[in-house]
Amino acid sequence: MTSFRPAPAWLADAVFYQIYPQSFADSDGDGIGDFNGITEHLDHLSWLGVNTVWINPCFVSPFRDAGYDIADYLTIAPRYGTDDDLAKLVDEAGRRGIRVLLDLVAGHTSDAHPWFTAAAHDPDDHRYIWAPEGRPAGFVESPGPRPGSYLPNFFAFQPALNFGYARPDPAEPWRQPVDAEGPRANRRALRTIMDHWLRLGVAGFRVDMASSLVKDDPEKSETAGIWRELRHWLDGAHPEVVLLSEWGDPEVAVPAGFHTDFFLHFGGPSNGLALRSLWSNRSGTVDEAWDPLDCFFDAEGKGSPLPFVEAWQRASTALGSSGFISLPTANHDFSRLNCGPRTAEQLPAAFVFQLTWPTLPAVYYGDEIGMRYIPDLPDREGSVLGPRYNRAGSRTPMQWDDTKNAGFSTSDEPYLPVDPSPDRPTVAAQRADETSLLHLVRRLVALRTGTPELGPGGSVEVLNSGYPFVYLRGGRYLVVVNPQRNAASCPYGATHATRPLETTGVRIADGTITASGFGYGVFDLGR
Ligand code: TEU
Repeated sequence: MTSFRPAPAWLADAVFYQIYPQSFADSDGDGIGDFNGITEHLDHLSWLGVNTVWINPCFVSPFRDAGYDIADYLTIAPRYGTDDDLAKLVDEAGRRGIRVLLDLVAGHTSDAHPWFTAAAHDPDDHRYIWAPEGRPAGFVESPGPRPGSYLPNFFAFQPALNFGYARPDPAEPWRQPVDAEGPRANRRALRTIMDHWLRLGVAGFRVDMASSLVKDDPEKSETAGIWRELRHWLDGAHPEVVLLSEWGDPEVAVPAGFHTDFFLHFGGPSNGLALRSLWSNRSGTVDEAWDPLDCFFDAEGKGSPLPFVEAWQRASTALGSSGFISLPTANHDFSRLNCGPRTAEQLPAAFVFQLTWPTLPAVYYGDEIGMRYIPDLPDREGSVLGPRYNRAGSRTPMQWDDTKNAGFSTSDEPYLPVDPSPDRPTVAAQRADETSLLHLVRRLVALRTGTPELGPGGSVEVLNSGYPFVYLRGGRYLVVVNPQRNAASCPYGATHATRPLETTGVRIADGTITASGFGYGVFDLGR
């Protein structure tokens, strides 16, 4: 396999921060967040210490899937501002040492994209996957004069771009080879789109459904071939930028050319259990079919960190130093940290874990103040996928302060309702309180970025894989996490002096580590 240029040096120290632009900060009072709103809050992100922001799709779209249905890849959606506003955001962020990644929706467009309109009129157009007649399983009837049906990628209004099939079949003419004309045009288009935004100064892309490109590709080898080609091009043309995949299987995504992959909530050999065994589910309800394992971040202490540790170990060993695993607190598709059976009291331990584990951490906006997942919201821009899968609850407006709409917007109709509870957390209140979650996250981010042993390259040795979860980073930093309500203890043989760097409720004495309920600690054992 041809090798890639090593990841740019800045990536190993990245602490990602995800901004769902609809909900972050509305500068013009229309109820929807925008670029200038983000720019106005860059000082806050800089204070927090995060250094790489990724923004969900912000391009022209009918917004039936929150912008993941793109109608023009090269034009900013007017609701967010202009090219100049984005350039200003990137520039102002850069001055503060913050890089900006955009979202590349590579596998599908909106059915309102002119490419699709053209395809729906022309039987010789192969940008999309069309069956000339009838409706094979999973296909959607043609909306235009062109007969037959097309293959969607997610919602029916998101037709899959044609990158070909790993196993072409002339008897089923829509199963084209990956080097047919349509797939070649789409590969060129990806390069054009990336190049366009990279010229504006963005530092790379989070790539949506990165594994979805080539169809019927069980080993993902053909899909990987496309990304490898793009990575080689980037290595030469834009060596300082990174690709962060929504693939959910770093062992496959990194050799395919991604610098890092979200160790996410789906995909991979365990159907996402690896991470969900720690803290995530889809809707804030415990769905036995989806989450058959008890979560380690369960206040009643029924779970175990082992499924995560083992899956992480496998992926990490496979990767070596070829790329990174990225661990998000949550995202716009899944429940927030503060959700359902979990309680706010567990959040400090959760952040201690995330920010000291050997990964590239990604903080989902608002998780750093413990914003709640709000159940049962009505659909907004395709957020409700089923009775037990409502993404709106994780997409509510950022809570800045105690003014109208928590400081998100002056509009009477914010994008989604603001958390209605009277004691909702806000940035202003937590900045004023040094004992707050926000201050803890800030100190942990600083500790993390200032301590190479805590980064993705430092070693990890698990000393106790239960409650409390105990591990040693770089042979020097001892981490203790007890996300359950009850106290827990475990034997601890070493006799080093331990200097606490960050701790609540952890005692190390007489050969035992004792952690109070929801206790946590990071200790320096010295050299
Ligand atoms: O999501 C892809 C995706 O498949 C999951 O996040 C999905 O929600 C999960 O697997 C549950 O089955 C991406 C975006 O993150 C999402 O917001 C978009 O709706 C989707 O792609 C389509 O672009």
